Amino acid sequence: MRTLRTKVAVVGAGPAGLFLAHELRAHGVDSVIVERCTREHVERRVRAGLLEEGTVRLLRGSGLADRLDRQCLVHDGFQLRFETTSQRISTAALIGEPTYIYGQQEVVKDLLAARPPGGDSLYFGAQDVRLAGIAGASPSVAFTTGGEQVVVEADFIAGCDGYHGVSRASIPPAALTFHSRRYPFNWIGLLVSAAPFAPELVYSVHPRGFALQSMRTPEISRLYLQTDGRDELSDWPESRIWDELAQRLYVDVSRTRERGAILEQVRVPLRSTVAEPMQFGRLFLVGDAAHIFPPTAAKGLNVALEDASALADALVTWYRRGEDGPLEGYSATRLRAVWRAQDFSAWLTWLFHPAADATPFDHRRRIASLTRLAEGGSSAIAFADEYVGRSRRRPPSRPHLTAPRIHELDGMEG
Ligand code: RFL
Ligand code: PHB
Repeated sequence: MRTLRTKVAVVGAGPAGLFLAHELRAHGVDSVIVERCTREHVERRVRAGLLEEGTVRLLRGSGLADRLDRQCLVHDGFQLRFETTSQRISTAALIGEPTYIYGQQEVVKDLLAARPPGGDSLYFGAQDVRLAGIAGASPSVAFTTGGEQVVVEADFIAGCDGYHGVSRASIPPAALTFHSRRYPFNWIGLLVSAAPFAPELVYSVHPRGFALQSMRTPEISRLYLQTDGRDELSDWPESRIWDELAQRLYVDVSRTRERGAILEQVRVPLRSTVAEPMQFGRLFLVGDAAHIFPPTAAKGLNVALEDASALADALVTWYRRGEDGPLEGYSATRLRAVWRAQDFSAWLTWLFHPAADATPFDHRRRIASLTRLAEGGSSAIAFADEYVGRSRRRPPSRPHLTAPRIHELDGMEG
């Protein structure tokens, strides 16, 4: 058995874990990352594609955006299709902020490339990962690698191991409220080696269901299709997928279909989850380990990197100045942003996805909401603020909202 000693043990080398370790290292705080999968798997996992301005600023501020700035696609807006019309919503015109298209696996590659070579501070392929002592002052992470048992003793553990990881599961159930909402739809996601048929994202709300055209590069399209929550991938042969995409996106997709090989096909269940609080003793939950967003509003990666940045700041403050206020406040601060993004993601998910039992009334109401967005004005500005994530970057404008209490107001009136 080998025992290592570090300040922060990071479980998971997804974007949240890698970014947290990067930020800590930049401030002289050492960490050890323990990752279940291989490096090849982590670098190839295709997931998010849309980055918010705040995320790009975080990456730039940490010297991680050289390739991003050269290769990303900057989108001033997107197309919103419904009732056979296509309306352009320009977030740049509405609030002066674009969005950025750059694959999550590229962010991960950039984070890995920025790590100093050598050392034993990142373990891929770790098996049987277990957390211990999280309620006390000496937590540890144990795992096996190459047949050898390794124990990482640390001051703190950052649980960055995604929805299925061990970190959240290590918290005693009585100390955690786990909110979970499953939506009655799935997405099928396709990665296709063909140029996107439109230069910007196309969100299409069709009576047959929602569809989205996104992309990763000018040569690689990313297409999504709403399916019934009970459907499996086997219910969707390729010809059915393309026929539906053509109808729902109101485009002739035959060129994309003929030219593009499908590089990957996934089924994505739509759900919202939040673990409250996001910390227990010396364990802090970060990113998907603490919360899952339905992918509709593209919030997961953006909020995950914000969590990591906030936890890094709090830990650095603890090590530099011995102040534990920011660490103690981590969960409360992050949950404000998390619930804000959950609210928007859930609202957009219901707006964009007709349910199987939708009535003509539901349909007409949906069209009225979409029309309100397309018309611009204050609804569109508020929408853009949430879509590009600017609303989460503003400090709470009314911290006094919790006080005075209602009974005090009653007293004042009497
Ligand atoms: P990850 O990426 O899941 O990384 C967790 C890491 O932990 C490892 N792990 C373990 N390691 C050690 N021990 C264990 N027991 C472990 N169990 C797991 C895993 O192997 C993995 O390496 O979580 P992280 O870092 O919090 O990052 C979150 C993002 O991956 C996620 O929120 C986004 O992909 C969500 N998302 C999107 N987010 C956006 O901001 N913009 C988008 O455009 C966007 N599009 C999407 C998305 C997610 C999607 N799917 C597939 C759910 C589109 C889709 C289709
Ligand atoms: C994606 O490209 O994966 C993507 C883009 C925008 C969304 C959701 C997913 O709203």
